[in-house]
Amino acid sequence: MSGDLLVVEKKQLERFIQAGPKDFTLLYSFTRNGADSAIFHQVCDNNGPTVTVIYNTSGTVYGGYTEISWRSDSGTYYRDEHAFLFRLQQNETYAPMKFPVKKPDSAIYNYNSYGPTFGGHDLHTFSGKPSDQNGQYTTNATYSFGHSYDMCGISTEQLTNNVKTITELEVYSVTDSILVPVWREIGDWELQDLEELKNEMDSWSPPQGVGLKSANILVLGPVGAGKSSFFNTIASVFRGHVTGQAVCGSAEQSITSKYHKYRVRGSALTKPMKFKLCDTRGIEENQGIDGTELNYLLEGNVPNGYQFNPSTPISPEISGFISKPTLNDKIHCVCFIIDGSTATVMSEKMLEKIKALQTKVRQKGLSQVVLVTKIDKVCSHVEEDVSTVFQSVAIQELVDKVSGILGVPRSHVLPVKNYEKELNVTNDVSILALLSLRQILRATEDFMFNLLDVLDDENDSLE
Ligand SMILES: Nc1nc2c(ncn2[C@@H]2O[C@H](COP(=O)(O)OP(=O)(O)OP(=O)(O)O)[C@@H](O)[C@H]2O)c(=O)[nH]1
Ligand SMILES: [Mg+2]
Repeated sequence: MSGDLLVVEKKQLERFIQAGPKDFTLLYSFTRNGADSAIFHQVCDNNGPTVTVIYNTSGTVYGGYTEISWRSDSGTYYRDEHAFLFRLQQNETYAPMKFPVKKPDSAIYNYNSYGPTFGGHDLHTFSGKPSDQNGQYTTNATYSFGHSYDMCGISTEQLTNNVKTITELEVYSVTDSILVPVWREIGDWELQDLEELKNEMDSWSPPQGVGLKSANILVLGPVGAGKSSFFNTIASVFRGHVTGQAVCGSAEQSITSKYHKYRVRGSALTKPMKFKLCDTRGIEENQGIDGTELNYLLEGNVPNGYQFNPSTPISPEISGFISKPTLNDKIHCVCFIIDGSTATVMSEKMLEKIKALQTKVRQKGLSQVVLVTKIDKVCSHVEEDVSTVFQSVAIQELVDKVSGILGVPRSHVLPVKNYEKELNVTNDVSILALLSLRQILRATEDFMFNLLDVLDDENDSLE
């Protein structure tokens, strides 16, 4: 997926804005919402300060910041003394530069059929509906750089390579990054003992009498949400250093191509814990796991190591199909993984797909939890210090939104920061990961206690 501001770029914009820590919430994106000025206005109007970021096909990233809301006017200039244009990358090389406003009275221009427009018009990003050819958008942008903004000697050619074809345009709302008193009580973070949490997970086992050796937790979610990284994060906590056992990365299509039921252990010599994290291929709008395939996964028909094949859906004909699965083969809890930095702009198609899968999970009586990853990209404070997660207003709002969108109680929406850039494990990231794992195992137990009830009822009726 193209786009997505890097953490380092957000930090740079924060420095350009010069008004303390900021959070960037994605409001609109060409690739997720569609390239259409009407949609832009629908989701971005009256949202206060925003930053618009353009990614062109020559690897240059640039855009503009304004404190003034976008509106569906019929052509009005607005004053903004703090507006500026900027460049973050030039030909795929990090090259940050700020271009301050020099005529604040014409800092932005609001017009109902235009996309974000800065100055008169230094940067008119698009109008109407730019055409999309395989993820490349031909915009009808116009540039008159230098009219209302001081370009500091940088020419249009130098800023944009004179390229008007772009792979992404994003609009983020910019808010103060605020910490408040703890909104989710998990006990005093400082007193959370990592070793104690590790021991708790290590000694966890399915309830006695249910007849299970270990729990199968299915990990489901869109491409690139951080499913494999979550397994790596949990494995890293127990191994004591950051591991890359599951292959991770970013691509248009899922990096994970095989169904892998991962066991977690401290080292090759220690016994695995009594749960498996079952990693899957990412959900895509038009392919990937659908209701029928999910049914086979939940029922335990799919063998470990199965190679997902988008053109041949799972069926009883696949090699190794387990036709008579036991309770030990079945899934006992489903963990949806959602990218927190894009959760609020998920496309309707993707949302529909996830909701259909959730319905299937509910029909089976299985517990479900939602992990919201990449919280370091959502809150500036959390990026610096993960232990502030339950004091962050941005994360609290994100949890509320995801709970509303997916119809899952807030207690089952768990923010997570995966190990991704780190070389060594840190207490805070590990504690947060294990707090989530604890909730997942508790949800797994809920399902198992229901099973126990059924078994006890059967025994009672035999007596
Ligand atoms: N900043 C940040 N990046 C993350 C986090 N979790 C995962 N990533 C990055 O997101 C990208 C995708 O992660 P994966 O774990 O491969 O995602 P996946 O859901 O397994 O994706 P597919 O297998 O392709 O469906 C990788 O580059 C990770 O490093 C996180 O919490 N924070
Ligand atoms: Mg993966």
